Amino acid sequence: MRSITLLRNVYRPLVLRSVRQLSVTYGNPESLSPKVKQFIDEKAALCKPAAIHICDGSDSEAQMLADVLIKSGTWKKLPKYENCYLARTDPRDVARVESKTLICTPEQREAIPTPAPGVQGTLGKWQDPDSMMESLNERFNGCMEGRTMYVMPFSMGPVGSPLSKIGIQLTDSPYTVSSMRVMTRMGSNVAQALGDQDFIKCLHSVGYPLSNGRSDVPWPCNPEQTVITHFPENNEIISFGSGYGGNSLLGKKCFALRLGSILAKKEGWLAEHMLILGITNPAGVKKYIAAAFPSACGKTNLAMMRPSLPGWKVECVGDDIAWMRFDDNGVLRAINPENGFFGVAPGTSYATNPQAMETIKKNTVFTNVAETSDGGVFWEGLEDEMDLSQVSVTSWLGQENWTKESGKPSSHPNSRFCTPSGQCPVIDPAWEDPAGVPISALLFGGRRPSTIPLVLEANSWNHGVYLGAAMRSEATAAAEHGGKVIMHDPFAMRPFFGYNFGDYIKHWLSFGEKDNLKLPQIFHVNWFRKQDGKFIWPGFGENSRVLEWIFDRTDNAENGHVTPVGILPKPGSINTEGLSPVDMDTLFSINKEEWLAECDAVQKYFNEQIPHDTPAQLQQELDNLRSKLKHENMEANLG
Ligand code: OXD
Ligand code: MN
Repeated sequence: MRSITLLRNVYRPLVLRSVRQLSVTYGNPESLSPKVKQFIDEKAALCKPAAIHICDGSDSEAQMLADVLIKSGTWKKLPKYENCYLARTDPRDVARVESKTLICTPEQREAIPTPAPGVQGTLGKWQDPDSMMESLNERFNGCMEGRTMYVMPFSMGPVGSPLSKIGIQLTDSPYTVSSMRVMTRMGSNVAQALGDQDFIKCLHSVGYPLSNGRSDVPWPCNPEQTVITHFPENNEIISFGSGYGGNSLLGKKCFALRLGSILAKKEGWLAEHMLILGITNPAGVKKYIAAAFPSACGKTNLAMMRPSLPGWKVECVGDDIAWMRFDDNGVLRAINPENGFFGVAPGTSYATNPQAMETIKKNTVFTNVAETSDGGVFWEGLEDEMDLSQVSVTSWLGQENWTKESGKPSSHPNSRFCTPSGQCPVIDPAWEDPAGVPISALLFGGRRPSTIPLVLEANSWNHGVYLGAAMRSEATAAAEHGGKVIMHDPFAMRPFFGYNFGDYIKHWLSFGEKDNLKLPQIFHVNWFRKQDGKFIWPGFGENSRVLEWIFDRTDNAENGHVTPVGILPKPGSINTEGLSPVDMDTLFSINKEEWLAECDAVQKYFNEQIPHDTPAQLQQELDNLRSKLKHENMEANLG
């Protein structure tokens, strides 16, 4: 609580104005609890907005905000679709900024592991709460001058579910309000459900005050001063300078993953960067799977997949985040804390994700995609599905008459659609079940052009935890670093850990030590193995063949055989009927030298990044793998 004390010290004289005295231009402050009002009072005194708007989440409010956003030039209506809009950001504000995302705890070790001497830590950034709060106070002082402060009560998870949690976000960005309305349950009913309980305090500003007659711009932001900070002690998130994505939709990565993972550790559950899907076999048996992949590895595509296998059905519970808790019967139950999809647009098409294409036809905000002259949108990946000879294209940077020949992409690689989950044609009937859905299998995966087979199953819970900790993937466009380097991204959580990764692994391992739990089986998949520069596996709907194998494994099918690297499908046990020829031998080949090199890379990573925090059981798994690879007869094992 000490940063709050500090805040009070800094601006005590200003706390004289209360929410009732400030100009509340929309909504009823009396509908808010004293704790919420106090939060608004304190932050309004610091940020000095011209007005306060208490969001109710109604349709008329959404329309009012759309009018504001169109008037300010932030949004443009897209007449080709129903209630859809296009936003273009400042080109300096296009992705999450990991380098400026900080966890502020009294002890550094709580937040991040201490790397080996001379090594740059990559498992999060820490700053001490007092100095951070001081520099935030400087940034936030008067930062909302001339603007409206919006107050958003929001619930992560269905309102009233025992697995859900509530936050209050204050922001000066109407774009953020409109997006949060899609991505979370937001409005008066949440304030009502909150009552007088505590909540996660979220403060956000684009950092562009309209003081001294400064005029507004379509995408206000402040890239030089951007910081995204988390204060777990206070249950507080404070973000400054960016209006885009996870930097400003504070319910998503900041709350549901970073603070969420801390709460999960304290309360004995899991907050993970995982999609959740329901899969039904031709006999009508349904199971649920949760899967972790790094950003932009096709999570949304998998979550809504149209299976190529006849008679199989996939339904979507969520595409990005899972909150999971073992119930009284020892069954792992998951909810999707979100209410919308914030999906990467490029690469999304009828060929890759027909369900997403259907979802985004109405009530959707597109950001940083290209616009067509008939009032629609375009991005890389739609070339075969749109006739561009009839329309002209304006790129995300506003370049008119854009063509591919310009050599520049029409859309930013991290351009997004923000669309309500409930509109998805294959949304799972239980997606809002307050009890959550029962999870039978957990998947880890990444983009691995070599070494890693299409699918393998962990030998045990601890081996599964090792597979998560050892995850690596080619870098993506969702964050600021680009290029095709293979990066370590343990549990697909590297940018999202709220606390020390070593402690996080221990938390995962702890479930294996309890004997009353029905632990889900753990798998690793890789859709991206290449030969001669080409993907071997067709992916997308054909991934249902892999899901079928996994489904059967969870029914104890005899379709696997034990190898040094895990349980692989017995030859012929992946259904290839109707599939164009695929080199299954190469897809599943295990090369001893490559795997030993993989062990070296993982060992180096543990030694460098978590030299003091590697749990013994994790090291044991790596040692076991290495010795099996060295001593066992690989040929016999792979037989
Ligand atoms: C996301 C991400 O936006 O992971 O989901 O970056
Ligand atoms: Mn994500």
